Amino acid sequence: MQGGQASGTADLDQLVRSAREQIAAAPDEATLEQLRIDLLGKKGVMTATLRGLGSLPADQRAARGARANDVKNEIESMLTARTGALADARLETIGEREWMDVTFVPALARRGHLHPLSLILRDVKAIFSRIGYEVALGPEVEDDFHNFEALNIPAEHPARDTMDSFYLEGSPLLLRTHTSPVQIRYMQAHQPPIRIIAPGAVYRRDATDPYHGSQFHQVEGLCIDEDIRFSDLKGTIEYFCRSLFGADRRIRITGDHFPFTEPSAGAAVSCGICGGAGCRSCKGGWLEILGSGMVHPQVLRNGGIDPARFSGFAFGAGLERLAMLKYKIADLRAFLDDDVRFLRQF
Ligand code: 2NL
Repeated sequence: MQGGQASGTADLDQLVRSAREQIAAAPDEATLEQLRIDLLGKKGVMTATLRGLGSLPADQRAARGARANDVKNEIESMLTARTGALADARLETIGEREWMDVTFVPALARRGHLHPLSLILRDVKAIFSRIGYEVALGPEVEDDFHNFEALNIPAEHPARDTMDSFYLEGSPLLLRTHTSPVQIRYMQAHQPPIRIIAPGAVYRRDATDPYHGSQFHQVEGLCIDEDIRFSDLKGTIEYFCRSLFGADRRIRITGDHFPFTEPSAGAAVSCGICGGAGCRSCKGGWLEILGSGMVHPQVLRNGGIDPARFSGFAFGAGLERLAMLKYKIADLRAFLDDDVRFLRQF
């Protein structure tokens, strides 16, 4: 731009010429805006020129002042005109650069969904959370004490054999064979009242055949407090089974045996297909759902809980089995195959 002494007529003419060239050459609106600042802004050439008028002799001031104002107005209108022209050009070509086909129909995104085991577990969690149970989790690699010893499973028990459980190489640790060790750990860390469910993957070596993988899923539950009785177990199982399978189901409790509960009981619900009369998909009208019982006093003691003061019940169910019964899945192998045609049905 011109120097500070631009108040002479010649300098002003030169300023207009130079501004006209630069404005005409400005390729875009941002460059024009910078020119406007350089020419007309507070620190711009025009402002300096107008300020310089004060030092002129009084008889020249009016004429030069008028001329400077004309120049300022001329530059302003050149800037405005060029800005308008650039904006018009931009809008004229915007259709080339920024268009969309509002009739375009994109392929719908393929949405995933929860696996049947996750669906069942979500139901089980919701059912138990309504009666005050929390979810407890624990390690899948366990030690002998938490997986066996604390649960009254003696050294000579077949479950402890290397044929039946997966032991880590060169280590006494093993993959848990049930989620009971989660509950042992929970008892060791908390005094009653205890109301938890422990869902998760478990591992067994013995059952592996084309129908059974070496991993499956369990949910166990534990309730310990003062004065917990067998009738509490019965009521909880009835509430759980009717919530999961339907309020019209009948519940059958029969005797069973587990080393960690005394007495032990099995629970079955009436078959939803035949209504209890007996059919192809049930055993004489009943579907076996879970094993359960009053927690053995020695197991309470092993968890650091005084059996003279507290009592409780526990139960365990296979998640695959619950999913098969609820969704009428005929073959356990469907869980092992990962066939999307199976999975897409849920
Ligand atoms: C079944 C039977 C059962 C338990 C699991 C349990 C856990 C503790 C103490 C006592 Cl820490 N009991 N769990 C009790 C009875 C049966 O599972 O058939 N599961 C698939």
